[in-house]
Amino acid sequence: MIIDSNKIALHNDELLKNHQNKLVFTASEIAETESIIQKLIDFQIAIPSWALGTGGTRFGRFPGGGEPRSLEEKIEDVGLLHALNNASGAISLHIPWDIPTDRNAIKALAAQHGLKFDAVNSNTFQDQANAEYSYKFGSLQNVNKAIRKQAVQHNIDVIQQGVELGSESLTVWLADGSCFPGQLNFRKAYENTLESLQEIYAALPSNWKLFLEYKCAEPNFYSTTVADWGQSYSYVKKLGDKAKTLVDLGHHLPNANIEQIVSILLMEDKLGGFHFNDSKYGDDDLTAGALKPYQLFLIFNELVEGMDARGMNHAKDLGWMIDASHNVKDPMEDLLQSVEAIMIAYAQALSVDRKALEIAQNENDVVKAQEILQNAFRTDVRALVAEARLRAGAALNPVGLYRNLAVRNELIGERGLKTVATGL
Ligand code: RM4
Ligand code: MN
Ligand code: MN
Repeated sequence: MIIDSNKIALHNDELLKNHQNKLVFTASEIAETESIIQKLIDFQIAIPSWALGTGGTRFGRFPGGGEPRSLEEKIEDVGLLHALNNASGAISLHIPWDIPTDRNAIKALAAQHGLKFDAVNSNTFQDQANAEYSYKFGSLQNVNKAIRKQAVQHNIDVIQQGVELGSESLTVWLADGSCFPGQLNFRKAYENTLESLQEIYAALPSNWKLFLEYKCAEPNFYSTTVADWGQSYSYVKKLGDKAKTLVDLGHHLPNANIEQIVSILLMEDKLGGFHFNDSKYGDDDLTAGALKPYQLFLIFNELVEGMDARGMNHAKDLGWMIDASHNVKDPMEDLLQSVEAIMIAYAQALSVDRKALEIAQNENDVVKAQEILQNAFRTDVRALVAEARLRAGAALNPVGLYRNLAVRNELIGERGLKTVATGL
């Protein structure tokens, strides 16, 4: 299915007057709205290929119908999202969940939808049917050298797949760790992991980056071999300039100060990218901004401040991706909501009065500093985000139009009710 641009234009015409009124009001509240709108137009958030099907839990899965049955259909789905919001211009593949068979056809299809290939993700947390060894006791950390070699080779194969698609980064998330005290020698697990990562790093093309994700727990519940940002930092620092830490919002212990982590990693030039989601307990992978929008804003506040301090390009110099997966929502609607929440937080962070904040900080004016941040957070920037979409030919109200056009019903008609997407 492809959304006809006339339908988007018609939808926008209906909402235009109301939108323009809101925009005038927003512009009266925020300085430099033009430069904010341009940054919003440029900002793209990659969609992971595994988020387009209904996510399950270990207790069950309740697919909603019309799920993409192939990589081609996943690309079509991301194309639909991008047509609606002009902010989802990239897809991130998880391999081997999504292995392109005809690479040229896949590339042409993506280009037709205006999509790029974002980071490729390796998978050494599940055993593959044709694999010689099992990852039950870890992959890159494994006590068995042959198993480590298999996992290293998989990552090298993934890089190769990515090169052919035009990706420029590899994301490594390891499930490695231990479930019981005594199971693992922590130091040896670290050393094995480092050695394996060094072998993968050596296979990176010169224009590539390696992102090392950390996660405090799950599926191992006693120790994780890359458990927190400090451990990830320790590895990527040893690996070299092309290796960076990747922050997934759901991978921290409760109440961790993620915005401070972001700030320090940026200062060290070791922040590689982001996986957005929200959570109440752990790696819940709920819709970004659904529970803690203020935290999301505070993170973007540090991102904008830190990227500007280093003269970085907001849109290009870090990897931005959603990493969420749902049991109860239409995945497409959920992704539209996540992108919207991320854009709002970004716009709010761009609107922070940085000079006034710096003065307040230097004067230890705690109340004023809090006022500045909360003022930005409490100002409604939705009209700026909508205006960015309007100017780029996307929809003023993406979820509204998705529903009006009955996209899901159409996909069910095309693909059937009982389709199952690869992924979690
Ligand atoms: C992990 C982690 C990875 C993602 C897998 C599916 O918790 O967030 O980024 O690839 O889940
Ligand atoms: Mn992740
Ligand atoms: Mn995760």
